Amino acid sequence: MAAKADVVLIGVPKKLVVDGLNGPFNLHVIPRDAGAEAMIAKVALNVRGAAVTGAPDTMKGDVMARFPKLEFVSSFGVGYDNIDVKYAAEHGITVSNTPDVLTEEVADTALGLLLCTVREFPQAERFLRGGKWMQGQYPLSKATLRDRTVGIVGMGRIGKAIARRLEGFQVPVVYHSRNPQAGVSYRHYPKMIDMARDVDTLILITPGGPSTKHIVNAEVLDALGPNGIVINMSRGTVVDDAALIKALKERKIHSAGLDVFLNEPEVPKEYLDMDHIVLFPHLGSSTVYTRRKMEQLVVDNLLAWGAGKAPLTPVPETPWPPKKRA
Ligand code: 8YV
Repeated sequence: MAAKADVVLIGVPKKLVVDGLNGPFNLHVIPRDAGAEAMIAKVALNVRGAAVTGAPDTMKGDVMARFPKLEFVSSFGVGYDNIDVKYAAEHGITVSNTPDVLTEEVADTALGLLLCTVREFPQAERFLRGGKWMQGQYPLSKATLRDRTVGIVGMGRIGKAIARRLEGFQVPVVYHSRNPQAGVSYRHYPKMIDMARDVDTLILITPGGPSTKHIVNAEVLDALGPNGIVINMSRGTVVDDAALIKALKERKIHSAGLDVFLNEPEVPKEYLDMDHIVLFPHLGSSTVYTRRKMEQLVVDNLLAWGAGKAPLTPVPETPWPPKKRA
């Protein structure tokens, strides 16, 4: 029988992941404190696999370089901007993520955040709990979904699930992505700015990373106009925070609903100080049901690789089988 492969776990040691990997592998859970360095130094030369249980924990090139025999990285989450896939591709390392199992959950959250933002539900609840109802009705919300057109930025699996829900709400949908999606009938805008001029609502569900950095900038917010609403379900990097804060403060757009932030869990004070926006603590996929499926997929990808089979969900940048190590 082949010897068990050495695998490191970087990030929060989620129970399902630890239980699933302990046994099939020699699992080394890297401590999340000053002890990390000593543990890495001890095991680095033998490590062939890694589980990364989600941002903010990362696997950048300098970390991968510490493990000269590394072959496989199983990452938690559909987004993998916390993993250096370019370095991985260049060094024959395959990376997997956890798509599909969270699609419907994240789409649900996007609609929840949209409704909360448009109809001010969190503010209205604060009003009731603050005992203000006795003095009069909560003011009518100025925004409604009834006259809106939503521009989805990113028409991947989750973008499509959001669009399907919006159809149910009878809200027209268009989208922006680098290339038009096959089989999608919504109008495609090759340029973000052109779409921003034609819609009043943006839902961001595009991958993070350098290619989408600050695609929502001052110009786009200006084009969105005074009824504008920005919903960010993607990554904090996608939005130019300074521009968004300015547009919101000066009421150049109506509101925003943000589930993700640049340096989360830190949230800029300017956002916290504004009562006319809605802020979620990165809730997209966070139900017990969906997180278990994501954790199991992290394990199943490693088990498949460990058995010499194709991993279930390799990312496109590092297809299986890997190219020879550089
Ligand atoms: C997770 C996410 O909350 O899958 C993603 O890309 O953003 C969320 O589902 C996140 O990965 C946790 O680190």
